[in-house]
Amino acid sequence: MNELFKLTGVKKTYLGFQPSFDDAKVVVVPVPYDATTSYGAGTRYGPSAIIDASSQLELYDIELEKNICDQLPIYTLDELSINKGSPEKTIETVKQAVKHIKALGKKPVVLGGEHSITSGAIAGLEQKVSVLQIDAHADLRESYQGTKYSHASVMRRVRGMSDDVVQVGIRSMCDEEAEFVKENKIELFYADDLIQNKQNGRISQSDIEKIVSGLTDNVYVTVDVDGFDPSLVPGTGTPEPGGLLWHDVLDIMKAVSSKNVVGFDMVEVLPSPPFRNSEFLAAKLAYKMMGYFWST
Ligand SMILES: [Mn+2]
Repeated sequence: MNELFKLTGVKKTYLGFQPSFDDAKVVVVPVPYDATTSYGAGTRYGPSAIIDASSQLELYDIELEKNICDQLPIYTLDELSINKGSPEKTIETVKQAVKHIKALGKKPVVLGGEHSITSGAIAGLEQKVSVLQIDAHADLRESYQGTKYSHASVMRRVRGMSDDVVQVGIRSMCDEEAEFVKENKIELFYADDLIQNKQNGRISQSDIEKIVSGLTDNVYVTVDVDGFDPSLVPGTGTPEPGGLLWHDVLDIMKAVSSKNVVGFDMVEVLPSPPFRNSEFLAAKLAYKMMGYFWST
């Protein structure tokens, strides 16, 4: 598999070990890219930090009562070699990687890097999917700072490929986006509303059902870690107060596991040493999502 792509040669493996590629059910694709980042830069180091953190995870999941990786061997590709100057090329590289992984019957898990890579991953699936987005930002600008391929435009690009996009945790947008949301009757769950409707400290069952009912059978999930409250994930490019908590997102992912999830990404981790909570949360969430979606 590695020989198919232009890779940086940076070798790190999820959980700290590598099964044979043939046995793998999940393929992790690290994309060290942050060319259009507008505020805090450094998410290019995100994939490497998440993978480092994953080596500290327990393989056993208390909730699922098993070693997720026993049923679900996870192969980690070397970091993709991407061109910092060209968002289009990067997105195309991600598309090709996802396309090959899917053609081999394996599940792609893309680690960013900035959010713009999501449109490449979805294009690489080459099938109609609905998309669940966890994010503080709507990312619905037509273009931003001169490019249509900015992280701030990614969900506008995704909407060009998918008719069913459900955006969850949103608490920041510009007037152009607000107008677009109104005009197009966008399915959008504001963080404020989800938090107000909580019951016994958890997202209400009715909100969870509404989120899931907006999705079709085949689902792709994109997790921008800034969807979480910055008290949990301070290490991200554009931290927004008033976000989702750990169990909020787990409850949503558990509910979405009733669908056929074809792949997911985890983006916008910005390592901020000496703290490691952001990348550790991302590593653990990715592992739990694999368990919910693909283990039996
Ligand atoms: Mn965001």
